[in-house]
Amino acid sequence: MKEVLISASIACADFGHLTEQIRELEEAGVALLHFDVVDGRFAPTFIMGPPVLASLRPYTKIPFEVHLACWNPEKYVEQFVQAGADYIAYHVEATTDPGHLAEVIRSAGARPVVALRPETSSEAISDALLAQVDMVLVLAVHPGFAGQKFIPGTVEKIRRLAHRIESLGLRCLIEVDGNINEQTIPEVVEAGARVLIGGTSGLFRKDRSLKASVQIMREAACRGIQEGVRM
Ligand code: S6P
Ligand code: MG
Repeated sequence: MKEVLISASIACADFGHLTEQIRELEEAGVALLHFDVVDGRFAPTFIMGPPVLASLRPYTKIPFEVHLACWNPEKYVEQFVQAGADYIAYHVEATTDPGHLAEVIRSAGARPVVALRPETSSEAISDALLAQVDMVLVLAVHPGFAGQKFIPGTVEKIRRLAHRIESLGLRCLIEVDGNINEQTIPEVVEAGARVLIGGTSGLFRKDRSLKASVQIMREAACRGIQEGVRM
C-alpha cells in the first residue's frame, strides 16, 4: 500500500483541551486516535482508561485505537469496546494465547492489533497470528513514556515483518510508535511501516500547529515511499 496513515498519540495531547485538539486533528486529516492504557506493571506509569474514551467518543468519528500496555490484556477487552474502541492492540509478551485473544477482540466487535516491545523479536509473532490481526504495532521506544530516543533495531524489525507479511500474501499493516518525526519517518516508511503514530516529537509540538505537523509528517512519509520504490 502506497498510502501512509497518521495516528495521534492522545497521551501527548493537552488534557485540558482534548476536544479542541481532537477537532484540530480531524481537520488536519489524522486517520486514527491512539490511546495508551498502562496498568502500572507492564510499564511503571498510568495514563488513561475507559471513561476518557467514552467521554470523547461523541465528539469525533475518527477510529479509536487502544494500546493495552498491560499484563493479561484479555481482562480489559470488553470494557474498552463498550467505551468505543475500534482497534485493540495487545502485547504478544503479555498474554499466553495471543491467537485466541485476537478472536476474542474480533467477536467483541473490535479489530485486533498485536504489539511488540522493542526488545522482542518479530519472530515472536507467528505466521498464523499475522493472518489473524489487522495490524502489527512496533514500538520504537519502551512503553509508557513520551520523549524517548528511537531504538535503531526497529527499522530492521519492520523490514523483516514487512517481507514476511508480503511473502505470506497478507494485508495487515505495520504501525510504528515512539519518537516518530520527520527525521525517523523516511526510514520506517521505506522499511514498510504504513501507520505512523505521532507523539511529542513529531505531532504535538509547541513550535507548530497540529495541521503543520501532519503536513510535515506526510512529506517525510513521501520521501520514505520514494526511497522504497528506488530500492
Ligand atoms: C509509548 C507510547 C507512545 C507515546 C508516544 C510518544 O508507550 O505508546 O504512544 O505516547 O510515542 O511520542 P514521542 O514522540 O514523545 O516519542
Ligand atoms: Mg502507545
